[in-house]
Amino acid sequence: MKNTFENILKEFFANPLVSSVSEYGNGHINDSYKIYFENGDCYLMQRINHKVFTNVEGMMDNIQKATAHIASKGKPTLNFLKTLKGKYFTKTADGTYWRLMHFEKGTKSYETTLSHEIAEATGRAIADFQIDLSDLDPKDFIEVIPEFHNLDARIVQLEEAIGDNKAKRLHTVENLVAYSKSLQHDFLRFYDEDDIPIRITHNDTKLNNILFTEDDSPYCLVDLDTVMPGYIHYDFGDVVRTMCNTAVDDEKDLDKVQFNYKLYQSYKKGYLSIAKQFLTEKEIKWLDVSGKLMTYIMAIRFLADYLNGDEYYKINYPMHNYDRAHCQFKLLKEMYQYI
Ligand code: GN1
Ligand code: MG
Repeated sequence: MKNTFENILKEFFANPLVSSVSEYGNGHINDSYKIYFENGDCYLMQRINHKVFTNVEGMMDNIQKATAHIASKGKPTLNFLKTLKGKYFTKTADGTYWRLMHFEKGTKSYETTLSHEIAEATGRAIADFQIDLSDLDPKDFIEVIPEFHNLDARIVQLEEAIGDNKAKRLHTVENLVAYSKSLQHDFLRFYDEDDIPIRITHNDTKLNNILFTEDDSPYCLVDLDTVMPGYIHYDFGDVVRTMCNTAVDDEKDLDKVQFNYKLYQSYKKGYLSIAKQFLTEKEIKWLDVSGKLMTYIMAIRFLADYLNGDEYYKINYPMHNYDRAHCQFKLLKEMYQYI
């Protein structure tokens, strides 16, 4: 394994001296590795899933625009290395894509939290990220994954998965399919609204994509693959989906999946303390719905992938997407009692 990594690193350094490589994180799409050099330097190397990110160059270009802009404001952000040929990624002979960034030492992230301080700080971190990019033109960013959070498109994807029933699993999830159909109109109303501004958003703000310093101040947002034009609700809502769930996203014991409304209030308070300077009234009006919207979108995406035979998300065991879908639908049910 060390050899393969050394060969890729030779695209970035004349003489890379690697001391250790270990798998890192639990992303559902890319593969990440933490690499130590003999001199103590530490990097994060990632194999980009190019079936999901079909335009790697365009994605890295978006990321570069965003990170350069944040850095120009004196704020911390991800720092990618260029190859010796001057690109932010490299493609190997076997057709895989790789990139390299500095590892943010002295930082940490959370899978779940019960802390109101962390919740408020997370709200401020999301608002800061959006404000920091608010003076860029969304037209200069490509849509990395077209219709990524477009509910209509996600519903069509689920309907196709149901129609195809490729993995012959439909009979195991009839209840989830019925529940998802009963709710879709609640959320489609959001897309019927006019005048909700398109901004530059992160689009994957699960709690563990927010780095904190050792003393729990927000440091920066990571996993910038899906930075592109979007609604602020996608970012606001994906935090709600992940942080205000009392369990992890593949929890099998659904009784453990509850919505932490008090934590939600702290998060919203932190977010609005900064975001109220730039949000429109209409954006604020839809904030409370956005947690449910993002949970609904993820629920039907996991369900569609389960029906398709696990083509998209990495799974650790055969029923993983089944558990993930159940978990999101349970969370959604809980959310309905509060927001
Ligand atoms: C995927 O790989 P990861 O975990 O950062 C997905 C997100 C989902 C998330 C669910 C490009 O992100 O949309 O919210 O899984 N990213 C893509 O945990 O599909
Ligand atoms: Mg991601």
